[in-house]
Amino acid sequence: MKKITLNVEGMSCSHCVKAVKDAVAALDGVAEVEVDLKGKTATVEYNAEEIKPERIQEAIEEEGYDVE
Ligand SMILES: [Cu+2]
Repeated sequence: MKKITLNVEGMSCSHCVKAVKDAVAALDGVAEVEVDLKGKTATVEYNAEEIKPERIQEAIEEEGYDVE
């Protein structure tokens, strides 16, 4: 398992947190996702053999948030 922390811009409320969380959790290869609204981060534990971090970033961007 690998762990990355992504900086997510544009989250303003608990709905945003849930949208990001659900989008990432739905990906194959993701074991766990924690989203911090105030810290503007998403910490994701994933299986590097199943998913690339770029795909995780993409899923967040597809929800309408920016990843830096
Ligand atoms: Cu929101």
